[in-house]
Amino acid sequence: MTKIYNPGLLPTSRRNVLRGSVLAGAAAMTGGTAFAAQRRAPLPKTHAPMAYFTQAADQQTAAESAPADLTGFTRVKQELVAPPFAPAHEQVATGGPKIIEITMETTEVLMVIDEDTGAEVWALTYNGSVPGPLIICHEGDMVELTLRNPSESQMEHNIDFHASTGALGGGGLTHVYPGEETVLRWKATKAGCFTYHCAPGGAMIPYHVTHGMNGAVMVLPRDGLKDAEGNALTYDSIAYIGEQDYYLPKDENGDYKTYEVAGEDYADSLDAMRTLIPTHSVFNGAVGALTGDGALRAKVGETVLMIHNQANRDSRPHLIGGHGNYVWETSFTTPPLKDVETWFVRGGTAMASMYTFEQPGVYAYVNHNLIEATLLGAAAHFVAEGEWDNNLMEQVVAPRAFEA
Ligand SMILES: [Cu+2]
Repeated sequence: MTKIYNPGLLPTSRRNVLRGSVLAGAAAMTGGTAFAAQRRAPLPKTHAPMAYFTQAADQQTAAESAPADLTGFTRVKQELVAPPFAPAHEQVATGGPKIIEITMETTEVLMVIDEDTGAEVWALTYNGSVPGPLIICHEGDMVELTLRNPSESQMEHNIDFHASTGALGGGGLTHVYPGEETVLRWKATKAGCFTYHCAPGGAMIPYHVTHGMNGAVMVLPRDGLKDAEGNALTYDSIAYIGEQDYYLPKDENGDYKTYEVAGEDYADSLDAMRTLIPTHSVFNGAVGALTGDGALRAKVGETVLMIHNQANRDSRPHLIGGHGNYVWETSFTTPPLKDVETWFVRGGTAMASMYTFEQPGVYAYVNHNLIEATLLGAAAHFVAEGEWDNNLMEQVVAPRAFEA
């Protein structure tokens, strides 16, 4: 069985990922849960699997409506990159509105999420990473996504963009079965950071989300970020952090169970999810993904925009030894909070905080439910280089014995 680590953390081979899926597919046909065999055939769009969840599929279809007015839009491609990195982008938009073309694949990969215990999960992903890639556009742009489900997949997938309007965030229009692709175009009408996630229907929604199938879109104001007084705020780099709660099934001995193929853990996972107590809450897919060799890097004087995504649960990030100089918990339309010690991530949200590093050293970026940070894995490190400023802090007396 091929096990992979999150791309962006360790080199991974696309071929290995696919081979893992192929082997898994073979295993499914010879035993275990043959998800592919049980999956029903694709249904007409008007009878999409989400129909019971909403009336969207029964309403007027796009084909019966006036075509979109694409006059004045320029087409550009955005090359998506693995977290914690951000795609190339402008902070202040130049030129007119864009149609931003992106491609994502719904890959199912066996991912080790804790090297110490060997805990693993058949992660359901966009482009093979947890979280899925960060997408960046400006308000007024359109995002045109080609969503591809590899034929090796076991399951159907789709995508709900919280940044979009209509059809369950696109979820009702993007159901793709293995071997299918679809193209969805939506207009970014709200500025802010927004989560996106898979939402196939019913209990499959939290199952896919808690198997890693979520990520973030940042919709910047066309004239960039501003403080409450309207002064421009710019950043030198982005740290894209996805917080992921996993609910891994255990056997009668308390050991994590293993599975041969994506989806085989479905029944066990429902039982584990029903406890509402995650076995892991990690940043970027795995325990320690953003510490050690994977630590985030900064320099004194550098301004970092930290984008935090949590598609399922509340969180409360805190930068130990630093602050959120500006924090946008909801949208970029609302002026940012200033000088915040700990900020709040509403479950089902992506949000942004901005900090300019003033001292060198290691900063822990944690979920300040410190039990989750230390026992469940919700911790990252920033390593800042630069010169220490004794005006800000100085160890006046090193620890020493004192006379009673
Ligand atoms: Cu999915």
